[in-house]
Amino acid sequence: MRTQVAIIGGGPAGLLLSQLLNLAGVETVVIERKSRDYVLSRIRAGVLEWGTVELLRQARAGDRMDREGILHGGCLMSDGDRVFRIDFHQGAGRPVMVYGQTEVTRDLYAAQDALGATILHECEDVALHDLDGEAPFVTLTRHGQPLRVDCAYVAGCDGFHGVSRPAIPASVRREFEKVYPFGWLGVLSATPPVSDELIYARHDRGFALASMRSPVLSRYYIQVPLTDRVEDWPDDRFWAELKRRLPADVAARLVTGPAIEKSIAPLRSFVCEPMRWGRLFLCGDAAHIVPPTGAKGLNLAASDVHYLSRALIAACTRGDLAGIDRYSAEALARVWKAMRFSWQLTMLLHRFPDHSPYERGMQEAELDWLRNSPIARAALAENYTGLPF
Ligand code: RFL
Ligand code: PHB
Repeated sequence: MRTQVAIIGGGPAGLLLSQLLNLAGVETVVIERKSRDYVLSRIRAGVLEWGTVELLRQARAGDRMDREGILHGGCLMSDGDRVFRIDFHQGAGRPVMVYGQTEVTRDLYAAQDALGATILHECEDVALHDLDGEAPFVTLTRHGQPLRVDCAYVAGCDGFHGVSRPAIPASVRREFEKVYPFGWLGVLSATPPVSDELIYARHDRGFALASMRSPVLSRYYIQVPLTDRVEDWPDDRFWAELKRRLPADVAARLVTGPAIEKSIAPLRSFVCEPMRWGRLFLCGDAAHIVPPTGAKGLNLAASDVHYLSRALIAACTRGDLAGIDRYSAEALARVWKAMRFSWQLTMLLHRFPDHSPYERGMQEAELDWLRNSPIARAALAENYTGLPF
């Protein structure tokens, strides 16, 4: 099989890249390890920056998002019972869109199907070859049969545990990592959200977040120790702990119900440099991981796709290589700024087991500054709604 761009990974990054390339007349083959149903069963991000919203529209995958997504002009922050609001319009002149990653992925599959795109699911033993030469290729096994895909470029969109990043030689690769000493326990429930806007809650017992997917579907998170297992958290215990961490008046109106999904994700910050080696380009979680506190993971995947799609379209249709030479530096400049924001918000809002009263004092001072300073709130709004691509 031959194509122009082989895309490893059919998550949001791989599908969006494939869609934008196909619309510009560039041929792709998406190579995904799991089944379509499996990919669509993942419950992950919920907040889209405005740049991501516009990119999905540009990819002709934004119609349902525009109908069903919920525009949010602000979010709430609490510290115990003290609550204040970050106004996104006032601070940054734009809102965010609450629309789940699962739905984004579903819409991208539908858009790819409409274009007749090639997406190979259930691919095993995926391996990348001759990435530093003129004629790279990908080998894999599918339904017991070996397959070879020859291409001009390879896009590594295969997430943190994929095969693309390790294909960059260790002598070239630099990795930067911070692992946080806790995880987030997330629950999806068929209950009305407790608040019209997301609530980011700092509390002495640990962080909590009240989010949503629709007027009848809520998503809640609480900070838990890394040693905890999902089985340690039956629904009753989860709801009781969430209520303790939210402001009392909010907790009093929280509607609880059975968890439809419950999972624990560890928190980490990770960056790999460079994001390009030869004819391989890393994109999304394959190159970087942020803690979910700033809601940046999916949005960073989208901004990488923006830069990479432009670069590959110029290379494949006009022979213009300037964009692919610029890609790594251009994407990383934005990645590090989103890293910084996600780290800052994580440090501000969580209970760290090794924090002394001094560090708790620093958190309280920063929250008090945010509460009282329109400039501080505007800076948060600018980052939360997304720095320009
Ligand atoms: P994905 O979504 O991980 O997709 C990668 C795809 O590659 C496939 N794959 C392979 N395919 C072929 N060969 C191989 N060897 C392969 N290895 C892997 C995988 O099956 C998968 O389909 O990466 P992508 O596309 O870069 O998208 C990034 C986002 O998914 C990610 O940044 C966010 O979901 C991060 N994230 C969250 N972000 C938020 O903004 N808010 C959240 O609440 C939030 N929750 C989460 C998250 C990530 C999680 N992970 C990765 C464990 C919760 C979880 C549990
Ligand atoms: C979510 O709804 O899953 C969500 C929202 C905001 C975050 C993280 C996760 O910061």
